[in-house]
Amino acid sequence: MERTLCLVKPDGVQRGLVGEVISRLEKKGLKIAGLKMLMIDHALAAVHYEAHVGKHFYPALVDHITSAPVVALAVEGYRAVATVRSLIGNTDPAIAATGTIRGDFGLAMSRNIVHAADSVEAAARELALYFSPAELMPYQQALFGWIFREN
Ligand code: FUP
Repeated sequence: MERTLCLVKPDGVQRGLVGEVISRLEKKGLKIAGLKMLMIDHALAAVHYEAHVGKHFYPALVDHITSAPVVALAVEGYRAVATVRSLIGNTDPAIAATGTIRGDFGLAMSRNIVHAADSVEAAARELALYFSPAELMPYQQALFGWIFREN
């Protein structure tokens, strides 16, 4: 079982896509283990996007991510990291496949609606930035237990 971090970014919140994003995660069979709305300040943005410091798009990226509230989701399930990345689609909405969140709702890379951690290591690092251990709910998702096994 894996856990990953997904964010509905300011553009997704502003456009009323919070429910759509959560709905797609839930319908896939993933479990919401944590959920909160918050403003990302410059300190958190700098840690979250430290890999992009110095790139041409970094100032605009930080401006945007700190501009309005985000919804942070801790998403749990079998192969959750790769599955959520697949659900959100390519970073560039013009390339992202139809049927993905970015492919269905995005136009510009700078307004691509959602973020999701891109590796198991990144997921652990990013989850710790947004959630304390006590904020991650250890409940059973009884109806979907079968999804988590492969024969
Ligand atoms: P992703 O993991 O798909 O969110 O993509 P990256 O980590 O490569 O980029 C993080 C964010 O930076 C993207 F969601 C959007 C923004 N970005 C740009 O605005 N321009 C670029 O050329 C690349 C990324």
